[in-house]
Amino acid sequence: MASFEEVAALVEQGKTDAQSNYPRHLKGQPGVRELVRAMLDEKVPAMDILNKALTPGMRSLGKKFSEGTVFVPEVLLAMKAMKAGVEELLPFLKQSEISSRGTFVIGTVQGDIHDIGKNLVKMLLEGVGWNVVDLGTNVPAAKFVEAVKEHKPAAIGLSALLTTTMEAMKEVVTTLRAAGIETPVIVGGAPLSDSFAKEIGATYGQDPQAAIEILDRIAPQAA
Ligand code: B1M
Repeated sequence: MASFEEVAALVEQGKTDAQSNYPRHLKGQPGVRELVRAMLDEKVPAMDILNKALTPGMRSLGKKFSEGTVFVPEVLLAMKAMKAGVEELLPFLKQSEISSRGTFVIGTVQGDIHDIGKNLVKMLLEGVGWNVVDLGTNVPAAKFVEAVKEHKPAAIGLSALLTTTMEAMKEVVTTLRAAGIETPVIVGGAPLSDSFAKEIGATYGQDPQAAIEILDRIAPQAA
């Protein structure tokens, strides 16, 4: 049987299953799906496979993405491999176990339709066990307030790619606080900076890995 480390390495390399041709040097070899299935056959607890193999694989990839040693296509392939493993685990996981990290609400702010970065943040957070409620793009401040009331997230994530829509982030934070909502806000996107985030009362996540680490600090009991 494969070790947790071997499965984590396959997640990182984006080796979904035996049929997938990527990465080329692993062509024809079993992927995450087959190895997870074999572990389940050997009665390895599903939660252990999730926490000791699949999630560490995504975390490690997130760090490399943050360091600039892997890029968007590798993240997408790793997410596909992770999803294959999770699909195998699902029948063995209790619903309460799956959503153990808590909820995170994310959206691209009003006036902005860029969503590639937001979607990466979403995927990586889901990969490490967060239940992510995605409000989409061009999201008005009032919709974040509604979503917080409905989903009671541990934190809210805002994305903006335009210098002109950075202002809408400030409006979201102001609107949330005016509604008496003190939920932490993480902001990210190419034009942002740490000082801008501080100025509007939010925390700066320069990339998905930073968002993961901020959430680890906010909800340490589940990290
Ligand atoms: Co737009 N666009 N665009 N565009 N676009 C930029 C951003 C721009 C820099 C291009 C340029 O002029 N050089 C420029 C902005 C200039 C500025 O404001 N300073 C620009 C412009 C001007 C525009 C339009 C106004 C163009 C026009 O119509 N005249 C228009 C705006 C529409 C609107 O939003 N209202 C527009 C439209 C578009 C497309 C629709 C064509 C397309 C978007 C497709 C889509 O997202 N579905 C697009 C694209 C693709 C880009 C570029 C080329 C790439 C953006 C991207 O996806 N990067 C971009 C130029 C560039 O960056 N080279 C550009 C990859 C992505 C992975 O990075 O989103 O930064 P990023 O996310 C990173 C981090 O920032 C971080 O994690 C991600 C991974 O590291 N991150 C978070 C992001 N959100 C986070 C949230 C977090 C934490 C981290 O916590 C919550």
